[in-house]
Amino acid sequence: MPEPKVGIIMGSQSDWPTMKEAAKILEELGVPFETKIVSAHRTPDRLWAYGKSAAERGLKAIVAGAGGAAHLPGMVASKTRVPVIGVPVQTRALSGVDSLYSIVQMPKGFPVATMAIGAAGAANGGLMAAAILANEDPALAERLEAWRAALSASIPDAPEDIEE
Ligand code: RP5
Repeated sequence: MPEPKVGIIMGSQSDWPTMKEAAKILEELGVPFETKIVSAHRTPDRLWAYGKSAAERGLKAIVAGAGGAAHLPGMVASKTRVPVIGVPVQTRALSGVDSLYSIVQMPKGFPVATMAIGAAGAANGGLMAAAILANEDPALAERLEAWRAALSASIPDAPEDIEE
């Protein structure tokens, strides 16, 4: 197994259906990744250790998803220089606006690249991580270009009536 280049982390098992979208993209693009549950509130020591070791373990990007009081992406960003991509997970109570606000408004000095709320944000998180790696990996850059071209080619020119 190749060493993981991207870490996909999430605050809870309940975030996995969302964060799986990031994993699917990285699988499609042939980017080695790892997945872990790392909760800012429930497993703070695990969070600390993960952030502290991320760079030396060779991670080039971290996609971090959490919902509600979503402190995971920001706390990991405070502990590592590895780029952190934040995914606000949709919540029942506040539809994920709580997660978005918890992730996006970082203080100067410790950025988190914040994606959209929910599954699209997680998929884009995977794509963003791949784009970061592609800067130094021409073969991956080619696969990413092909992926984007295939998506563009799949969009029809005009709408049609579809039976509901
Ligand atoms: C956050 O609380 C997690 O990221 C999750 O989105 C949310 C709810 O967690 P569970 O109660 O479902 O474990 O920390």
